[in-house]
Amino acid sequence: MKKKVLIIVSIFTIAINLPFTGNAQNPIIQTNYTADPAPMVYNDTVFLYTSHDEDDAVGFKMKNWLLYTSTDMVNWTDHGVVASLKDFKWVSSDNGAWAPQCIRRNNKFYMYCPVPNGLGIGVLVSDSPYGPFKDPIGKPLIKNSLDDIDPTVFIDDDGQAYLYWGNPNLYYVKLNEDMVSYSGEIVNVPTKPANYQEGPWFWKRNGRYYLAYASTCCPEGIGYAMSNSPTGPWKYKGMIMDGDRRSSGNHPGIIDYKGHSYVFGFNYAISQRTMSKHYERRSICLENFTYNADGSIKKLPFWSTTGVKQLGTINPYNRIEAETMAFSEGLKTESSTEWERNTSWDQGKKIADRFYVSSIHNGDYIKVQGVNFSKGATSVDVSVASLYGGKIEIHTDKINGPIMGTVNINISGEGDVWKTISAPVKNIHGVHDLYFVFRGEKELFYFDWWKFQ
Ligand code: FUB
Repeated sequence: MKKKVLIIVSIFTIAINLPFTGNAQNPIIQTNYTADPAPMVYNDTVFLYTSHDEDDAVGFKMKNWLLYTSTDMVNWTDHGVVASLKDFKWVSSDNGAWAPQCIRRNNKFYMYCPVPNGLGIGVLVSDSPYGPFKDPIGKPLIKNSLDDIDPTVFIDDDGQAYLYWGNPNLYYVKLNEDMVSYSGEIVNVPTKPANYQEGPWFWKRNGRYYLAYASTCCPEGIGYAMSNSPTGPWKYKGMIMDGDRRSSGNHPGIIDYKGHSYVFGFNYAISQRTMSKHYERRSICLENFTYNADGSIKKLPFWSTTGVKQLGTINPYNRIEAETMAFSEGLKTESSTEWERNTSWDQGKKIADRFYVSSIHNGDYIKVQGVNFSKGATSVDVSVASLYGGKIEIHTDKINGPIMGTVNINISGEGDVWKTISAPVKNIHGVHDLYFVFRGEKELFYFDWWKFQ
């Protein structure tokens, strides 16, 4: 009997000491079609730069690059368009914003952006990972061949930077310290690793160099090779993930973050839900992976629907941007500038640039995972700009779970007057998933942020 009590006490102790371990859902971004993930860790935050398939894309229709951030790998904050083809004066086309990668050096952020069909690989620079990014050289950094796509950039411990790229050939060049020029010849890697197709991703771990890549089209899986040197020779080590008929393409982005290893890629799961035809409307997915003792990588199954475990929780007593979400349905995001609006003909001074959730209709929802009500709750504030008005039901733990509170937005407007509306909520404690479920007719309102008291 004594033993039984001890076991129960131990299980309870383990349970209260365990970090919150809810799983997210793949694909990780739902408000846009996204592909070609390029994650970068900076200031304890994951910055995920992506390419962007337009909502009406049939083939590749890609005008700009997007940015998402996360500190828990499950809730991602949408920052919208971070750069676009318009940032390059030498690009006249409005299609071709293919797979980018961003890296930090000397407190500047360098984003390498390929434009296909022989236009080349450009570079943009910013003082901030959020942009604005500018083209410092006014011409392509790389203009070598029709293969000039999919750049991956890496800075070695000795300060030498390398740019690899290419489909179907694999090239590299040594970048100068300014990161916007290079020295020496462009090298066409004589022996490509087996199954190399495109989308290389270059990193180093424990003194070993790695190159992951989209392998043998199509469907593309993710293969990888290792080397003792940043310039090869590269030895094929196997597949991180086999190709699968559910996704014709793939494209790796790999990081270590808070003690875990992550591989990003993409599938077509969101577009396939509603469309039987194949269109280039892709969605980024994320998995954990692990290394063996010899540095090789344990193979993964195809992208799961559950994704990765959450690292940490969300603090609901902070202002949380509405565009921070673990999952959503039916929603978009957009930005606008808010003006003082002195009279109907004088907009007055600029108050703020806002980025918010839009296209909100009856039944759409935002899921925020792992919200820690350590101090309980009495009320919620939401910042909204009304269109036809409606309400926000806040459900806990399931989309049809208990309603913690309802915010009524009983005003109609033109979506340009922002108001903070408060509503009482049931007091809950502990870690919960929140579902902000929208109710009403037509397009309801814009939603900027929320905060609990
Ligand atoms: O997104 C356009 C192209 O599709 C990329 O450059 C390739 O890697 C493939 O993902």
